[in-house]
Amino acid sequence: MNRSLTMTMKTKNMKNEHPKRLIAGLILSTLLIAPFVSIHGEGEPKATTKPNIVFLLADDLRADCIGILGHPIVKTPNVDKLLENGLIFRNAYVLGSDSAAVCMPSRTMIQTGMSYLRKHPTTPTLAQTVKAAGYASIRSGKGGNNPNELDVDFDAHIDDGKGPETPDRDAAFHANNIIKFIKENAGKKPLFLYYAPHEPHDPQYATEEFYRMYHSADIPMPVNFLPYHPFDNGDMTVRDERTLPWPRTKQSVTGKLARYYASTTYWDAEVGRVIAALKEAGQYDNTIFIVAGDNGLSLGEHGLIGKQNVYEFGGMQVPLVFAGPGIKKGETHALVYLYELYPTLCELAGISVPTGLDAKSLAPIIKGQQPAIRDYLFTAYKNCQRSIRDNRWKLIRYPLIDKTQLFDLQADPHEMNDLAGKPESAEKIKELTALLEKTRKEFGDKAPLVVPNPKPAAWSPGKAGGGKTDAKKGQKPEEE
Ligand SMILES: [Ca+2]
Repeated sequence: MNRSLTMTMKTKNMKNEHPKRLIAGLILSTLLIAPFVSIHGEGEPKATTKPNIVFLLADDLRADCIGILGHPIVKTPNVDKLLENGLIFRNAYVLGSDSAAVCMPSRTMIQTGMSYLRKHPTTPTLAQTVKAAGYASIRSGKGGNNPNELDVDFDAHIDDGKGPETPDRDAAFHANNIIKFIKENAGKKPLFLYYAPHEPHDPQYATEEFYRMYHSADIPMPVNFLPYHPFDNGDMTVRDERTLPWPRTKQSVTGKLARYYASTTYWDAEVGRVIAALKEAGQYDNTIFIVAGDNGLSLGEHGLIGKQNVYEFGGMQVPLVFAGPGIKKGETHALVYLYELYPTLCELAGISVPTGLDAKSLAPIIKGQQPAIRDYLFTAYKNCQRSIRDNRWKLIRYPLIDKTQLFDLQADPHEMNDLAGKPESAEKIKELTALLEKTRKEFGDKAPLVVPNPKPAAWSPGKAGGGKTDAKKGQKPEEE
């Protein structure tokens, strides 16, 4: 609560500062342009050639759930085509979350480029930065669990729609807003389009034609499926986990996967409409595209059905792909955070990057100047889960139950073989625990890795039940 209040105040303060900066910028621009204006005798400087930036942020889209990323089932033809010459980041993550609604800190970090574990910074938001750089900007997307007060500096910001023609929060409503904005602004200024609909977040909305495309009988189970998570990770019966009953079964998990894929394909079709509008407006070629998810989602792995965990392909890992002029086709396993897209897109578009951000630009990787920007990567969930990984090893710490897991991700990418109990692991655990302790402080993390009276690791769903949220398909769910 306090942080959100602080954010609003800071935003207001920054807005007050902006006119001064704009005036200073205008004077500087006029001085720079003046000689050309007099030589050519033109009253107006030429329109900028800055690229458009199109940020396509799906909600709860898993890191593997796009066709071109190699997914065996889901169909995303429009996004596949868009990204066919793109650069895929295979190891992109959300830093973490202090709440079960992982969307909120994730979307805040996208706007600030700062760790959610710190006090809110005084650096400009992404919206302010693109506006000051002369972009015509719009964000149209889900309003719940989004830092709406940080969106006010976009020229247009539209949250959930409730029109009679379009169901609440569906991808079509937001695509319509973006398309209208393209038509009104194309050619006048470079465009910054932030399209962030609610799909494929539960209740996995889609229209019927998309539900008909997927049948649970054809969908394989995750290799690391379990009916129950084997110990209490600190948030076992949180809302998302209750969207399916316990024990998890083949029937319930594949049913959920079928709806999830349908909702993803529906999202892809609406992305296709946005792309078509860009092409029609002659704005497709000079555009940097970023496709990402705001957080990941477990769908049966380890007995989990939510985003409140730090496993690979769990809550924190996200898809992240860049495509457009100057971006070479390929893929990288560099360890990166999603919020790094803020300084990255600035650098790719020739916008000066604000100083003081925690996020690091990925441009050196994208331009082939260096293979990586981080040697290891830290993730966190509330005060109950912490992880650190490098290119091979991953340690997860659960302070509240005094438990540590160790995985060799090269040999065991699905984290099925916990090596923490083995005597030969002691040295590696010591090394990674020290690294975790050091790294978490760098990001402003104050929660301890060891607590005085740890709880038992055993748990049971008890009266939590489960399966209730999905029964309300098509209705507005209580958000997390
Ligand atoms: Ca989300």
